[in-house]
Amino acid sequence: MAQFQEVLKQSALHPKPAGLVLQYGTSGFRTNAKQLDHIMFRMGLLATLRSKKTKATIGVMVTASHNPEEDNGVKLIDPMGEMVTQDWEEHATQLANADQEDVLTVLKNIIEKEAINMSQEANVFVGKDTRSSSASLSQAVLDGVSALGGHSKDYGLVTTPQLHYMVCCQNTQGKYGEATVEGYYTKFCQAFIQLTKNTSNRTDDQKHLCLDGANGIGALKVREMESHLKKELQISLNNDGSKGRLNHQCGADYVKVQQKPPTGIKINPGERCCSFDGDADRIVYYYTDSEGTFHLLDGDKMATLISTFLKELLTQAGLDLKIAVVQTAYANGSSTHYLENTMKVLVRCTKTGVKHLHHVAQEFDVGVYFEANGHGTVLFSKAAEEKIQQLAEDTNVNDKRKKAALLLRNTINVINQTVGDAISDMLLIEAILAIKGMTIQQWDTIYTDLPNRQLKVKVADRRVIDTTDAERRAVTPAGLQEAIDNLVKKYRQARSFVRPSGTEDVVRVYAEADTQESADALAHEVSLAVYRLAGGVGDEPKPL
Ligand code: G16
Repeated sequence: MAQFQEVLKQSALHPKPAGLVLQYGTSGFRTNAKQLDHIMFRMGLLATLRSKKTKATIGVMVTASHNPEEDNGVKLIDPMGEMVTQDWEEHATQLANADQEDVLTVLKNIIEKEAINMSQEANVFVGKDTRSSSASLSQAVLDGVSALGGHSKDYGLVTTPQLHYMVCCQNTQGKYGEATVEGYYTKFCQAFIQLTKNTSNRTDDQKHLCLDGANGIGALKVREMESHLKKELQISLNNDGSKGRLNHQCGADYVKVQQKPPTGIKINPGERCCSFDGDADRIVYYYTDSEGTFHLLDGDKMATLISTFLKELLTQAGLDLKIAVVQTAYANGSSTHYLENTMKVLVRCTKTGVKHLHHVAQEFDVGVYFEANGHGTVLFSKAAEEKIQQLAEDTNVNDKRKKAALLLRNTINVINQTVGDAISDMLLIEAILAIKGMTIQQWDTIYTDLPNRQLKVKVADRRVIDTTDAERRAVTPAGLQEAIDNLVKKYRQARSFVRPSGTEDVVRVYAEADTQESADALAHEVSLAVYRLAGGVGDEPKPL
C-alpha cells in the first residue's frame, strides 16, 4: 500500500534514539523534549488509526503540563473528550518503543487486532502548550497524521482542556458547543454571567481574584477570555509568561507540594488567589491571613464546596439524583471524613490519574471528582441533565424548585465535563462563592486539613514498587508495606503510602498526621524505607 510506503519514508525522518524505552504513563508520554520527536510522529499515526476505528475525531495534545520547561509530552484524547482507553495506551506503548525497522509491523498488528478499515476517513485535532519545544513536536504529530492520509486541524496554542472540549464539540456536531476557542469562551463565560446575575450587590473587591498563570498557556487564554467576563470577575494576572520560566517556583503543583505561595507575587492578607498548572488543567486556591500564615484550598476543598452546593440545589429542586465524590489516596483524611460523615455523600477512591477518577464518576447521576492536586471536574449523567432541563422548563413548579433547577442548568454549562479544567473550575468556584456570599476564609473553615507532606525519592527502577487498593498499599518490594505500617503506628491520626510516579522518574511519598512535625517526620522515615528497600540512588533522604 502506498500509505505504508509513505509511513516508512516519513518515519525515517523521525528516528527513535537507540535503546530508549518509554511507557504511556499517568497522562501520556513524558520525558525530556529532546527524546520525543519519534514519539510524536508515531502518536500522529496512532491517533489516525484511532480516528478510523472510532469513525470520529481524535485529539493529540503536546504538553508536559506541570513538569519542567525542558520536558514535553503527549496525551491522546478520545471522541467524547475523555482520555484514550487503556487498551489503546498499550498500543501506544508498543508503537512508541518499536525499533525503527519494526514500526510498520507494529502498525499492521494494531490494524489487524482492531480490525481497522483503512479506507475510512480520519480526522485529528492537534494542540500545544507554550514550551519552546512544542512547535516542532506538534509538527511531528501532524507529519504522522498526514503520512497515514488523515486530515488534521492544528489549533496551535490551547490549554489541554480546551482541546478536549474541541474534540467533544466536533463529535457531538456542536451540541456540546462550538469547536473554536471563541466558542469555548462564549459557552463558559455566558454560563458564569447567568449564574452570578442575581449577585449584583458584590463589591469590586469580591469580584477580584489574584491568578498565577504558571507562566504558561493558561495565562494567555485567560487574557483572551477576560472581555467575555464583562467585569463580573476581575482578574489580576501574575506569572503571565512575559518574564518568568514555566512552572518555575509557581503554578498549582509548586503551591500544592511546597505548601506556599508562588515566589515573587505580592499577596494582600485575605486576598483570594489561585494558581493554574502549565497546561491549565489543574487549579488550587489559597490566601494568607493577617498573621502571614498560608492557607491552601486544594482539590479536596474544591470537591467539598462543589458537592455541598450541588447537593443543596438538588434538594431544593426536589430531584432524587445520586451524587458521589471520587478521590485518590492523596485526599486529605479530613476531607474524606467530612464528606462521608457530615455531608453523607458516597466517597470512592481510585488510582492516581484523572482517567481513573473520570470513569468511576461516570457511574453516578452526579459524579464530582478531584485529585488533591487540583485536577478534577463534575460529570452529570444524560438522565440527570434531562431531568434538570425538564424541571427548568416546567411551568407548573414552585419558584424555589424552579430557581434551583435554573441554577443547576447554568452550573452544568459552566463545567467542562470532558476533563479537569482550571479555567472552568475557576469560574465554577467563583460563581459558587458569589452565590453563597462566601469568603475564601469561610470556605476554608468547612473542615480543617490534617497536616501532610509529599516527598520524592529517586530509585534505580521505580517499577520495583507495585501497589494495590487504589495505591494505598505497596505489594512489592518485600517488607516495604510492613515497614510503612510500623512507622505509621508511631504517630496519631497518621496515614502514609508510596507509589511510582507516572510523569517523573521518582517514587512519591505521602504522609499525614495530627501535627506538621509528625507528618514531616513520618514522610521522611517512609522515604528512608523506600530508599533502603526499593533501591534508592544518590544521597539518603535527609530530615526536613
Ligand atoms: C498528571 C495527571 C494527574 C496526576 C499527575 C501526577 O497531571 O493528569 O491526574 O495526578 O499527573 O501524576 P504522577 O504522580 O503519576 O506523576 P498533569 O497536570 O501533569 O497532566
